[in-house]
Amino acid sequence: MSTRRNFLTMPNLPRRRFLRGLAAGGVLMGLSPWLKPEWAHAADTATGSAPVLTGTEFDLTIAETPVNFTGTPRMATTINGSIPGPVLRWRQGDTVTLRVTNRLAVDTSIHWHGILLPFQMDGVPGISFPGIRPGETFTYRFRVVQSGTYWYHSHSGMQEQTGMYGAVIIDPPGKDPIHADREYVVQLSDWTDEHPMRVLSKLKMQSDYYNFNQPTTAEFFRDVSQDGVSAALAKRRMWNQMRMNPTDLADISAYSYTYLMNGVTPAGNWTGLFRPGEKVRLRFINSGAMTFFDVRIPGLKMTVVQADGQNVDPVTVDEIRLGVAETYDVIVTPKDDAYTIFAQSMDRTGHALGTLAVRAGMTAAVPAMDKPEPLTMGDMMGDMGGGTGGMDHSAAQGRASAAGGGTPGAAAHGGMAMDHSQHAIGGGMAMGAGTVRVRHAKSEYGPSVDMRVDTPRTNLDDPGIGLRNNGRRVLTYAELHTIGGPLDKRKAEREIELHLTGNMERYSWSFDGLEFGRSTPVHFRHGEQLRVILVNDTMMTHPMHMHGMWSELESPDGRFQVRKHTINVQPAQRVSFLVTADALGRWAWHCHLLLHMDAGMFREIVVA
Ligand SMILES: [Cu+2]
Repeated sequence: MSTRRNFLTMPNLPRRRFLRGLAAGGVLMGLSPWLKPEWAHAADTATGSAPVLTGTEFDLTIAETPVNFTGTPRMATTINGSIPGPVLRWRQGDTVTLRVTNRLAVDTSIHWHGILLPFQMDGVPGISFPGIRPGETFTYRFRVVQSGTYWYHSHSGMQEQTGMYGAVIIDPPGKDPIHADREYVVQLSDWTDEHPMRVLSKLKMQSDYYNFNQPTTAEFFRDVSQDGVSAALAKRRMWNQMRMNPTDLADISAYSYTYLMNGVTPAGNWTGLFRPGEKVRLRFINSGAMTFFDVRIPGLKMTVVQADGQNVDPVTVDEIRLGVAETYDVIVTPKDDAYTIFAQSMDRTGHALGTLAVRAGMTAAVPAMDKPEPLTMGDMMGDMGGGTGGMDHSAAQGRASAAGGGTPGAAAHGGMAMDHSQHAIGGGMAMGAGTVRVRHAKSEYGPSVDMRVDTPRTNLDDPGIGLRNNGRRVLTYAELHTIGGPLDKRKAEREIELHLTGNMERYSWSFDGLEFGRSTPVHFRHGEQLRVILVNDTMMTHPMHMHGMWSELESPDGRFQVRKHTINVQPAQRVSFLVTADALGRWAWHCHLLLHMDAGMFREIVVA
């Protein structure tokens, strides 16, 4: 597939090192003071147990402090000297004041992710406010109108990637309807010793730089034995013609990343204690810059009770995929002495892990990582007549267009069923029963777009690549129902359709083929009820985050499903959600993969 890979000299790093990290985590130990480099005289960064700050007044200081996750000392961007930053515990109804002081040499900012507030408090430089200059203190003040598990992070440069994130827990007024005997924040993230800008420039030069899951000759011969020579050749030719790579599951892998749980490497083994029989609430937060985590606790069922801070009808599962920026609260009832919390990266190159145990120092068996699963034609083409899952490699002819490549029809050898009505759409939406046709904006026909999907799939019951048919009960969006239904019972007055687009060769990302710098703001009329339709014309899953307002996801037949701040849109998928445009001002709307946002998948919304 990607022949460019062969021209590179593969760095020969000891794999165990980058998979496990240092046991000591972020603490620089054993260095005599005079052996420490100049920058390391500052206090070391604390990891593993972020301090919990409560009340209504908070002082947060942003600074560079030293860490060592891999054996190589590095500087991190921290909040009050810890990774993650302090857990901020608020109460719904309170007005909170947060004084954020910048001790960096560059501008900084804090964005309160998923929190409804006046736009001037939202913390996005260039949109909400100018940013916080070096030496300056910015005071955020707003009334807390919601409850649940959220998080906060820098919206400046690459600071989020270098450690600047923390959890927000908001207690409801009165008694929390979710009962638990104890609770832990489990904040997942990805750390790289490389400078994030260097990572980005490598991806610009070669978008699969960190992808070591390339299809092998052995896989080709396996295809031959399963499907015959001509089909195997056709499959390979098809991917080549589309200039795509079926293993493009993550832009950055464990080759560069060390995955952290509460700021602790796998070797450091973050541990949460319990007494057998207790109900333990785990507040999972994906604060990774670029990593989707698939989380499970072998031996324990997880009952999902909250998604993105909003209570949902409980659903009991074995495994949850957390898109970047999503949060899920689960209840577990551990009985044995120890359990592993296992969070493997979607591309299966590494994992974060920790332990639930009755005593500190215990461990439980760590499962083997799953094999990476290649993307299917369904992931590329969308709806292929089969309805769900896109596991069908056939029937692709004429149903997707790949700019610059031939039609993928060489692989077609199966049914072309166009008419399937299991996802009949009602309610006057611009969709007939059966296949959803899309309209590509004119701006999608340009060098910023290397792929367009004509018949996206709309089903929400697909757990996504790597989680299909793995024998475990995996949560899907189809199972999430926010308690109490939608906030606004009105029907949508207007529809806005935007496509998630990209060009992998250039590592550019955009809405409708327009990177942020070439785009103009999207206008919402104040008070209107909107239907937003996103169609993913790329081969990657994008966790889409609209600031300031809720995104109320709809089922394929247009019924309210779940209220979220971040919605994963899978490859070749079409999702729709309702937005009540009740928040005046200027808001950011972007993919939460940090480098996708930086490379252009970002729009401004103006509510006026
Ligand atoms: Cu993205």
